[in-house]
This record gives sequence, structure tokens and C-alpha cells, in this order.
Amino acid sequence: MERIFSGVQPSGVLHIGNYLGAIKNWVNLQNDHQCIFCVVDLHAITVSQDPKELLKKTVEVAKIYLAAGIDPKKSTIFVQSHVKEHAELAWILNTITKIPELERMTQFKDKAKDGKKEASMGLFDYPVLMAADILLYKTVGVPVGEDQVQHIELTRDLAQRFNNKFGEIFTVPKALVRKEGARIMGLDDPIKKMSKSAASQYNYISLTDSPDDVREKIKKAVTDSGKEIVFSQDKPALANLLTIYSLLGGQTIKDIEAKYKDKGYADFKKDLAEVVVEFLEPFQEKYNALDDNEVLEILREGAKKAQVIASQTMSEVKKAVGLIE
Ligand code: AQP
Repeated sequence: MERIFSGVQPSGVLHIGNYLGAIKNWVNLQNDHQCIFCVVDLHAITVSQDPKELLKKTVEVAKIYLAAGIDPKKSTIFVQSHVKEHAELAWILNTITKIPELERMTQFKDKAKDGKKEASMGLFDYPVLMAADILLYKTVGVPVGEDQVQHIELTRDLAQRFNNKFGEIFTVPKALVRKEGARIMGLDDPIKKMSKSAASQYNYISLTDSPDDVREKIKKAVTDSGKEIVFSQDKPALANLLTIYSLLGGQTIKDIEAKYKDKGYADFKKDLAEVVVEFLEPFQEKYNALDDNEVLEILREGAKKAQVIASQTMSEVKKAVGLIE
């Protein structure tokens, strides 16, 4: 079976963008692929995190994986920092990465505010650590949202560069991006992607938001000028809300447009809130029923399984590069 790898940072509470862009796809893939899903805590600390919160969020993200339908009997679930080979391979890949390649990364440019003066070396190197995550497991496919495609391109380049220089060790992976939901936009700013570390909570709908929070956030979501409920690229706010409605409610955009032909934004938004609440209810029931200690045990077992593959790859890499083991 082809190997799949992906991860999410425990940098906030996961939102419906993370679910629709990535995790939903993981659940389908685990039936006919060998899947490895990671909580990427080393990536999260590339920007400042409160240590107590980070610990809490790391377990929360794992619980979200499980509540969304990732089955630990089918897939390996673990925490990135539990498998030391991620950091080890990142160092080796650093030695074949060129500085301008990282300077081009749009995520770095977006996150390194204040003229990059406050940005850490870790934030700059984020894509190399991500390449290490993927290449360690000789991954074939990486299910991600659209924002991560540039990082996967760099991963492919590094794999090819390494293989050309030191011999065929790495599999060259490809990004698996869903057609719909690959880029869910912020509710308060439909030009930028929904983001869990956005300044305002009105940017995102968290997977753990209460029904009242969902209703309030959708009520406050920005809309475009005009009255008609139609999907159009020049109405980005409405297009985003229609996409969320369609994906979480299981109806086509055409059907939703027809349903609201003679209705306005208020009716549309009221119903959309209920669609989101109905999606979240069973998810949150499963999430709340999970026991933290059992989840920690799943993560420890997952790390053991991941380490078997990771240490084998590192051994090949060290030999190829000329490092004594
Ligand atoms: N808005 C989005 N629409 C679709 N997919 C998205 N993803 C993130 N935002 C959207 C996908 O979710 C996965 C996990 O993301 P991540 O936590 O590793 O980092 P990120 O892409 O930087 O996500 P956030 O929510 O914006 O987090 P912060 O604010 O902490 O940086 C990835 O597959 C991503 O593509």
C-alpha cells in the first residue's frame, strides 16, 4: 500500500478549514493506504507558544483526529517531537537547502511580520522540517490544503537533489489537494485563508465551537454587495459561505442557489449556521467522550511504530552522507 503522511500544528483549536482542506481527506485515504498522521509540535514552536497551552493543544489535536474518524488500528497517529529523527533529518536537509529557496516561501513572508526582524530561524526553516517529516517515511502522497503546496514542491526538489547527490534514498512525494475545500477563507476577511492563529475569533469556526458561537460567527461573517445568493469569483465572501454549506451539508452549490433564489442573506446565513451546528454535534460528542490517558497511550504506541520506519531511513541517510553511526 502507498504511504501517506500529513500533520497539523497544535497552534490553536482546529477549524473547519483544517477539516475540509486536510483531515476529511485523511479519513478516506486510510482505507486503502498506509497512513501516518502527526501532531507537528516542533512546527508549532516556530512561533511563540505558551508551554502549558501547547501541551493541552497537542492532546486536543490528537483527539480531533480520532473524533474525525482517524482509526488508530488503520493509521499511525503520533507526536512529532516523540520521534527524534524528524529534527535529525531536518538538519541534514538544511545542508542542501539554499537560502533563496526559503526566502521565497509565502507562508514565511506572511508570518514573519515586522520586516522579518522578529522572525525566528525556526520559522524560516519550517519548510525544511516539513520536508524531513515527509521524506523520513518515504511518503508517496501528502494530503494538504492549497496553502501547503509550495512546501511540498520544495520537498520534491530536496528529495531529488539529495538522491542525485547521494543515491536513491527518498521517494519523491506528491501533494494530494482536494478540489473543493482546499482553501476555506476567513469569515471576517474572505481574501485570506481561515487561520487558527488569526487575531480575531470571528475569522474561523473551531471544531469545538458551541452552537451559539457558530450562530454568532456566521451572523457576523462579512458578505458581498448585492442580494442574490449565487456563487461567483467576484463575490468571494458568499462563494466561501456557499462552499462551506455545500461541503458540510452535502448539497451541491447549484441546489443551494436554487433553494435561496427568492431569499436573502439573512435566511441563507441562518440555515448555514444550522448546517454547521448539525455537522459539529456528532463530532463533538465523540470528541468529548475521549479519555486523555487513552489518547496519550495511542500517541505513545504510534510513536513506536513511526520510529521503526524513521530510524531505518536515518540509517540509510547517514550511510549515504558519510556519517559514522
Ligand atoms: N483555510 C484553510 N482551508 C483549507 N485547508 C487549510 N489548512 C489550513 N488552513 C486551511 C490545511 O490544514 C492542514 C493543517 O494546517 P497547519 O496547522 O499545519 O498549518 P496552517 O496551514 O498554517 O494552518 P492554520 O490554521 O493557518 O494554522 P496557523 O494559523 O497556526 O498557521 C494543512 O494541510 C493545511 O493546508
